[in-house]
Amino acid sequence: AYQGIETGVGNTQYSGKVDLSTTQSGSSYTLTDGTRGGHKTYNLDHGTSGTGTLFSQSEDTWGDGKASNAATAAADAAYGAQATWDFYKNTFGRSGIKNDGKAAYSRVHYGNAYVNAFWDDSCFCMTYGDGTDDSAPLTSLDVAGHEMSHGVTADTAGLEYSGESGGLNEATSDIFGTGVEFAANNSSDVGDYLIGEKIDINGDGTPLRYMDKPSKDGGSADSWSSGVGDKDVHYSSGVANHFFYLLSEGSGAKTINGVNYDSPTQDGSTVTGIGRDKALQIWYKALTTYFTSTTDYAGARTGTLKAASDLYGESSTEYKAVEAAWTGVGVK
Ligand code: ASN
Ligand code: ZN
Ligand code: CA
Repeated sequence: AYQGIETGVGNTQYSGKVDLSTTQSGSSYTLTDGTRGGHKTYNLDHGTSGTGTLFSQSEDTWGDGKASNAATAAADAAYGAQATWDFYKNTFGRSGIKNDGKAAYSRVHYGNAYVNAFWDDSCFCMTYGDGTDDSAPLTSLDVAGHEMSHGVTADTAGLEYSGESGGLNEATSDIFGTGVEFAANNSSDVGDYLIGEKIDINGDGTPLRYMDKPSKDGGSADSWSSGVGDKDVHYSSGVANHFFYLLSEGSGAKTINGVNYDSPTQDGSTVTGIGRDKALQIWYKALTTYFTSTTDYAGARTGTLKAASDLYGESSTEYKAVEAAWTGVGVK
């Protein structure tokens, strides 16, 4: 039967109406992205193992923007995989999570009212729960980019998921998840320095994490201290998330895409940002060149300085901004 690459329509829950790369197979369409390594999106239909079934239907329009339609979360997940692939390709020239041109796959509707999403290196796949009351799937763009970035970290630095290296691992996912969101430049899903602002995980409309001032979540560290590695990795990540915000945007108050930020430094020093694009290049180069499985915050300072030196030179504004941003979060 006829097989071909098509452009379908996704009516997502979080990112509005988007183009989805699909595959026509005879008289039906599947959520298979033949333009990005063959990424497929599967329906676990509340199961917790295996791949479930590949999303397949007679029309090339997926979901209706509501969680009650099983294809809606699939549209968000497929869009997240596309946007993450495009971000790594366009920003860093990286072709897929392992830079081998091959896609991962995604599974939606994991379990019942499961309030998490996760990357699993052993299946090389992405999995999304449906959230509270099965009504707020964890398929927002920053979450998708966060989770798939765990695959990139595993394939590169391999940062161990505990202690300070674990915080750096988590922050890497927040940093690149945020990069995905800004790069997608979707009018119904503008970029911000918040994580999980769409999935209402706290039930009161607040985001899961804040990069300008991580302690706003009630648990994350704004700056380094000797015990920071004892915190959960989603809290020790605050130091590097804050570093990334300061390096990108600088200290103090600022409004970006309608969101207000106010980023203090630990010692009252002033940091002048170099912009997110350069900050992303520095983090990626450090991750893929200088970070190892045991890199801690002191090592992250050294590694990002080496990366800044490689990219911009040791007497550059960018190099000095990396120093200033780490100093601003207490990593000296
Ligand atoms: N969603 C979580 C994360 O990616 C899952 C986990 O705790 N690893 O951080
Ligand atoms: Zn994570
Ligand atoms: Ca966000």
